[in-house]
Amino acid sequence: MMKLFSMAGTCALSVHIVLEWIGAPFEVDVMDRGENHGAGYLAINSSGQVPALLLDDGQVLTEAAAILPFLADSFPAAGLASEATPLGRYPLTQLLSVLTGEVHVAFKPFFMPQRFVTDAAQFDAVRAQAFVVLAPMLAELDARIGTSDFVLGDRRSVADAYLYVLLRWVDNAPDGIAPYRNLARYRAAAEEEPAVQRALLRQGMAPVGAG
Ligand SMILES: N[C@@H](CCC(=O)N[C@@H](CS)C(=O)NCC(=O)O)C(=O)O
Repeated sequence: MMKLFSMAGTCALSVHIVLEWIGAPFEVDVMDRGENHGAGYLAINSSGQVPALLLDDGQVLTEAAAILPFLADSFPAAGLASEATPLGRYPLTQLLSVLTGEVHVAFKPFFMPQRFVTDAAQFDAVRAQAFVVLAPMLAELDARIGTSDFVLGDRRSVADAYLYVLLRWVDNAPDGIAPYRNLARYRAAAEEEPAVQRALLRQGMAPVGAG
């Protein structure tokens, strides 16, 4: 049985949601903060980051942008598989790169200012700057979503699970998610889904509501 390593509140929730969509049996280890830097987990993922997905044969997969398409393609019956052609795969790869490599990374100064400056007096400024950097990215995503229920094309993809997780964090912005009306609607709709609700419950997390 696959085993997901996660921590509540993190981007690993996206993999959990996709596992729920797929419906294959899996275990989830929702670690406490700090446990991810212990020897046990570092032997699984030397970066100490989540998500990590342990497969039946002992292989460990890391990086959400790699795990999510792997799951989609491994369980095609779930209807999440990406296109077979190189160009057909491009939109998902491109979008996951933006979400994991640009948008997620732009949140890091907010969550971990100590990794960017050593002077604690500057932490608040660093945190605030995160949302200055994020604002145009969120505006672009808001325009992209428009009235759609999906971030990619006209059907659900693994990118929807990941975007939902990122949008939970937008409540930390000075004006919350309110300036991004399409994203607020999209996020609230995601929380109506039983799979999302199951994943939240198992991670010990609550829905964030309309913001
Ligand atoms: N590039 C990685 C980033 C993973 C990541 O940043 N995980 C965070 C949680 S969202 C984490 O494990 N943070 C704990 C730490 O760095 O100590 C991915 O996309 O999977």
